[in-house]
Amino acid sequence: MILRKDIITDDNPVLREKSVDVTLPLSKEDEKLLDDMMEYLENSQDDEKAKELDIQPGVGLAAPQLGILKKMFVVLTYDDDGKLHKYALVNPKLISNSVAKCYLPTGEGCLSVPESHHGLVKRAYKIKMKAYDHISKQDVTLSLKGYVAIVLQHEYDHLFGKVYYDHINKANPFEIKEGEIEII
Ligand code: UDB
Ligand code: ZN
Repeated sequence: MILRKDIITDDNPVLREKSVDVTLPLSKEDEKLLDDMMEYLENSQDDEKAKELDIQPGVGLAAPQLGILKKMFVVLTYDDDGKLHKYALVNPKLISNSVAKCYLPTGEGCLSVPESHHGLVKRAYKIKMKAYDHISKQDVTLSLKGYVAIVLQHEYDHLFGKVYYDHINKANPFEIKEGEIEII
């Protein structure tokens, strides 16, 4: 089981490193890691377990957040239509980005960032991502928009050592440009 103490924070330079491709088919260890990562998200979204484990409700977790520099992340969230988005992605590649940008009006947080950093994180409103998915056990091409697309871009960034506040405009953290879409 993954615990809160297993998640590294942004004072650890490993969080800033680039992850490497994972060999497919997955090894038993890599399969277990993905299963454990998904279990962490499931526990975090279960009120009782989250309380016991003293963890926040997480929607995504990337392997480098555990100090493991492999291109893998898990996502567990719902879209506006109530559809479940449950993915355990390996070697993801962002293949397209809309020109349209979006942002969460409250900004973003991160399981690896204990202090809050105010400001808007502008991301592509729509994305296409290719990966191997350990949930459906096949190669997938995901076409996503809005909140779910934000979560995938946040996790994808971790594979390249990037964190959400790298995207905040330090001179004008809450500036909104024409056409940028507010999510929820
Ligand atoms: C999160 N959770 O998991 F709208 F039920 C954040 C944390 C940092 C606050 C735990 C989150 O946004 N939960 C949430 C939001 C809802 C409804 C709900 C639960 N992440 C993932 C992370 O740090 N991955 O590396 C941060 C998100 C900010 C924007 C996308 C990911
Ligand atoms: Zn994060």
